Amino acid sequence: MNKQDVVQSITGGQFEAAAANGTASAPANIALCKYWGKRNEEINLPVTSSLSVSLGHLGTTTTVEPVAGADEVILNGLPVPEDTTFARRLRAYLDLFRRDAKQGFKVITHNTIPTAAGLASSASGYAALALAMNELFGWDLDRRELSILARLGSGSASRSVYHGFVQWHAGSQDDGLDSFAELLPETWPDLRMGLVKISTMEKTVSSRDAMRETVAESVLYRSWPSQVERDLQIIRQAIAEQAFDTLGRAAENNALAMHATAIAAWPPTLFWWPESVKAMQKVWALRANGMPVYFTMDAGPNIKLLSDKQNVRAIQNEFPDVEWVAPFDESAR
Ligand code: 2P0
Repeated sequence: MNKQDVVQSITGGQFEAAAANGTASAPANIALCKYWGKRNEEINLPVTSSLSVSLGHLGTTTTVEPVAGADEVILNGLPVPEDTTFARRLRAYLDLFRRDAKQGFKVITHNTIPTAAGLASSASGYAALALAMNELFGWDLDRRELSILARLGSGSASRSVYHGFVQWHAGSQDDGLDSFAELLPETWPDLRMGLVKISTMEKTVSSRDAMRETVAESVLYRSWPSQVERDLQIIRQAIAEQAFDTLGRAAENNALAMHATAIAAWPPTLFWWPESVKAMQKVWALRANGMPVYFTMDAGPNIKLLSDKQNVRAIQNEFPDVEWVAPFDESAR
């Protein structure tokens, strides 16, 4: 099954606009148990399930409208040149939704993730676009189907169609129709995530390439599925019991294990910068002094702190430039 077949089976090939345009927003998300490795690269099917928390008001808002001729992409108010990776990848995704070859789209997209936070925006970007397409074409799809459409753009986008704790089920079918994200019922109002900016430069190795090399070349990857199975269980239980230390420990360990698999691949990928290691050491020093703070890290040098509301002020003394996010603060949406 290819992407086109998946889109056909979900939308029935209904590509007649039902409105002048479609607009939607989606939050960014940070995985507490990471998605790392695909079993199918064409339709972004993961080897394991994963679990994330959405970043509330930080994300993407996108408007899509049909135009005659070439696609136009406006990102944060500026036209995106056609020959960029960003535009090429977006065009390939838009190809899945054209009535015919002459059908183009104007995509106007705004990231509310501050560029300074150094967060990837493909998760919220493809989720917002899938949701906007649903509005444009009047499909009236449910979140499960929208999660699958978002997944075709970027795996982690499958989790960005919800606010809150979200589990992306790996599924086992070849067509991936059982590989979608689901919202967990729990909330955690006092949970805080601190975005520690190390670098906002575009990364030299994409997570897509690093994942592929890790699956193919890293001996440590063999233990990854069992690590995830264990961590998912621990994290689910910690969320249910609001057990902060258990959650933090499992999330930090899961992130470090993911990075270990990439380091053990050939060619190796080390996403860390010296400043990333310094930030990790600061977290460990704070913990040694009794402060409950943990970190997680994705396919880049930036660090995300996990903390409880009551400790934010004390942690801020060590990390003055952190941007704090309250994932369950309804007023921030
Ligand atoms: C995650 N990452 O769970 C993991 C942790 C990076 C490290 O999902 O190839 O941009 O588009 O499916 O979704 C980043 O991978 O990769 C990612 P594709 P994606 O958040």
